[in-house]
Amino acid sequence: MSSTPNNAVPSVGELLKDAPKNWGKWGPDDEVGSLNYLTPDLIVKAAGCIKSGKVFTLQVKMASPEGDPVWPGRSGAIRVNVMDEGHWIAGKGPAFAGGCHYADDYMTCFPQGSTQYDALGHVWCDDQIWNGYDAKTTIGGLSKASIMPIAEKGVVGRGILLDIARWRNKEVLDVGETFTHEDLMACAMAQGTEIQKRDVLVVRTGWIAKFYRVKREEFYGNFVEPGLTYSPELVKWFQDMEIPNLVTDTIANEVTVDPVSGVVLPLHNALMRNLGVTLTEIAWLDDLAADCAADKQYTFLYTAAPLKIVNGAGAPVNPLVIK
Ligand code: UVW
Repeated sequence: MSSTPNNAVPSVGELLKDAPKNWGKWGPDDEVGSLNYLTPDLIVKAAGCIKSGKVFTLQVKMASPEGDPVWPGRSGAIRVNVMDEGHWIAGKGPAFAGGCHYADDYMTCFPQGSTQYDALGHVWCDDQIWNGYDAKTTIGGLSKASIMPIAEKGVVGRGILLDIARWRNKEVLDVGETFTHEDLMACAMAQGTEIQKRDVLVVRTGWIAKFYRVKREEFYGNFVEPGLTYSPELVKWFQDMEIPNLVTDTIANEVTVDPVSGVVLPLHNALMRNLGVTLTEIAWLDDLAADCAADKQYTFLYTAAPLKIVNGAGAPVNPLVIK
């Protein structure tokens, strides 16, 4: 992936000049966008997807000694012990009345360097973020459309796994391999299910599992992730289907470079900035996918609450799926 501007490539604003927007749909002060579709009646209905009580956690390991999968330029979390039994062995631990000892950690991280929700104001073009807020509201921290309103609201709805890798008979999709909304529908049908309006789409490519299997040079060399690819029809489909949340096991939820226009990450603007679709990235989907393949139940209750990071552009999360 190149970060050098290429004059033959249109700006993302030009590419999306006629693309639909949901700005104003939930009022001038909205900061959670399409999560507004997840209404209480829909949540009650989604709870009906719970059949066996099986629970799956979708966060990847964080601060793992083998490294964490992150967008190039970010680094994985670093956790260090600041208090452990060694302190008492060295005679340096505090002497609490009653003799209690304890362990404590300190961690530095990119909040978007693990399984994470993007704030709606995370990505923009043409000086405006979600809902038309001025891009200057991002300076020094997001004062509009940060991760906070999403964290405070929480995400609960009917989730549907779309196992594109299994559907294409692959362990993992290829570098830069694309799929469309029509593929999502065909995959759902092959699984014996159907995408419903307002479903949380949980899309598996096998990509994050590859991070733990191959050498870093192979994973990051020629870094073009597989994923959904931009088309006006796809954007219209997301809008018509009122999709609240797109969850994937890739780092950026879409093919890194649009193979047609050459634009980097156009869906971040077309879906998140323009429609208010929340993006959840770096999800661990292999255990859930194996279970869905075994019991053929691909729909479930999906729940998630990113951390409440004040003015944050995104936040780590450990989504829970209950079948
Ligand atoms: C970028 O910010 C480039 O990606 P992400 O949305 O994956 O955090």
